[in-house]
Amino acid sequence: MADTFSLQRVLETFRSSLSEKKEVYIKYYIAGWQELVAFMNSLGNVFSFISKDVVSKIQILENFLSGENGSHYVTIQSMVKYELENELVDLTKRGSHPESGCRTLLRLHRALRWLELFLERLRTSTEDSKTSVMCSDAYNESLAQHHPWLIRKAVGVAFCAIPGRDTFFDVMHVVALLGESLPLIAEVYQITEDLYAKNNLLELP
Ligand code: 1PZ
Repeated sequence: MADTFSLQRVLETFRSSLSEKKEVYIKYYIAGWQELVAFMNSLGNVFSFISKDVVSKIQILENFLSGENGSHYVTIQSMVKYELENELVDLTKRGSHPESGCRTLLRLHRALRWLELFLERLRTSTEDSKTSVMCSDAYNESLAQHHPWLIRKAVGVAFCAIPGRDTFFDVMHVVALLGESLPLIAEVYQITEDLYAKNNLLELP
């Protein structure tokens, strides 16, 4: 389990996703997600319905990136501009563009907030803190608000299967790194959040 995941690698990929102009490269953003999927898979089958969803969203974005309009999908900024200017986004209800890059990335973006909140709890936790509680507190504060009842229930079941705090630290083995990766993940999150807010995209169906 230990060698399938490294927080260091997640950190490096998200770091590579930030350009000098503080734009976010989609290629590295999804590479960061791929690392997280590998980690989730190593935790067991209970999480496979979650990782399958992430994998399918990564795939949608990869297809845009390698498709004929790929040059517009280099950064999140260029994707938003391109899809909005060409009316490729369903803005209020699902219609002819149910799988736009914008709405797909928004799902991962919201999940990144969960990760940020969870890692922050893990970092400041004490020996008797429960990871399942940290997970669900972080979830209720972020993603849960966007999920229907059935998904929230399934997620609740998955949280019960989450390994304990020691395992997390063994697997990530880098308590110190947590302090370093958090601001970085938070920065990528905030840049995306501001961009989506500015363009009124935070509630895409
Ligand atoms: C380490 C343990 C992992 C805990 C994961 C906590 C987050 C729970 C997320 C539950 C997702 C449930 C399955 C899919 C739901 C989809 O309906 C939604 C909306 O997509 P749409 O239907 O609109 O296309 N998908 C999401 O919200 C994306 C969820 C991604 C979750 C990523 C978790 C990150 C794990 C990192 C591991 C350290």
